[in-house]
Amino acid sequence: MSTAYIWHELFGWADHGSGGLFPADPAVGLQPISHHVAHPDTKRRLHELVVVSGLIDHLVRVAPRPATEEELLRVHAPEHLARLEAESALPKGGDAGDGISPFGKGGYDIARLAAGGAIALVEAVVTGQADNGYALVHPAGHHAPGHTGMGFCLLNNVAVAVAHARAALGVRRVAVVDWDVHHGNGTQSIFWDEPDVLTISVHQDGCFPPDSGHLTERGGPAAPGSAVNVPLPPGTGDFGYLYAFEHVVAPALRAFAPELIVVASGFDPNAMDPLARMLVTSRGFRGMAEQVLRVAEEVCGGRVAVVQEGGYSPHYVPFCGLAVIETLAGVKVLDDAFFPVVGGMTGHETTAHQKALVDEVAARVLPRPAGAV
Ligand code: 3YP
Ligand code: ZN
Repeated sequence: MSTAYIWHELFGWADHGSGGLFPADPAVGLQPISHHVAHPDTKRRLHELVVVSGLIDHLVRVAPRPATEEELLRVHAPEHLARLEAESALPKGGDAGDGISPFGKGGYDIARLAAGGAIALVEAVVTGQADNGYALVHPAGHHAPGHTGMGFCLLNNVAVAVAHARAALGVRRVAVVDWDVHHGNGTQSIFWDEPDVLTISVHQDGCFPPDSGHLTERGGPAAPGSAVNVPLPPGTGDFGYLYAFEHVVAPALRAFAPELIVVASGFDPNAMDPLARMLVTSRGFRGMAEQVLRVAEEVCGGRVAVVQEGGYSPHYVPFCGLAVIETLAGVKVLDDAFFPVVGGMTGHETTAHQKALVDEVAARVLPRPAGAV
């Protein structure tokens, strides 16, 4: 049993400008602040907890390398890459594409290292250098479709890694499980018409992007059923998420039987996140990771590559991440010091409206049992 782990100090140097959520603009009342909501310190703090807790001693450190242009072109348009490269050379950097996702000078190099980190992880897992692994990369990627960046994402790290597995590592069928609280719209759009890539996104209904991630979005004409969306109501906590994984995610993975599972791992469903209103604790993230690992053992020899997406509580993300990485490595090194407080916030049972949504998705998505009417 071995678990690969990727982090690079350069990820912690990503600069999202002086705005908080949107770029500072006094004319509309947006004040500058020292930490943008996506400031990479949150992820650096997770890395430092991995080290200080001793979990690092149970992991195999794998170095990231920048994704090459050829690797990025498998999913991204040349015009998008050219624009990022040009803006990245400017003294004050540029924007990923939607005007609310600034990056500093050299930001394209950091984004290419993040995409290459996802590639390096998938390579380690597919070649058997590790059984599974975690790429703690920054910036995130899942909102970026082929032609632009958006929602703090420049390059779609997960999509680049999936395309690499398929084009260079002899893997055909890949499933992506996205538990970031926002819809994985970019990944879904890149593989929209690709029957050999299943994208599953579990997210807070209507959180971001607007009007995206509806349960009726099921894949393109050449790949019906290759997209699955579980838009959960606000307030869904550990038990609602685990119910969704048990009744939709795990059975959909079993039915698809991929050769590799890639997890788009945002920690923004956490109970202390400023950008969403879910109530997931480290216990919920641990349970989701356990369920994905269990299915992976059944269908693809345990091959799971977990790639970091969002997560904005500098306080709580480290404990959520530690729980997931502990689960991958099959060890327990430290209790969640916040659990005495957040454990009470998550609720104690799944509510009827949470179950109803999951049950509706399950009824649409899963193959009917033989003999059912
Ligand atoms: C991007 C702009 C407003 C919400 C924000 C979401 C970023 C994220 O964590 N995506 O997964
Ligand atoms: Zn997110």
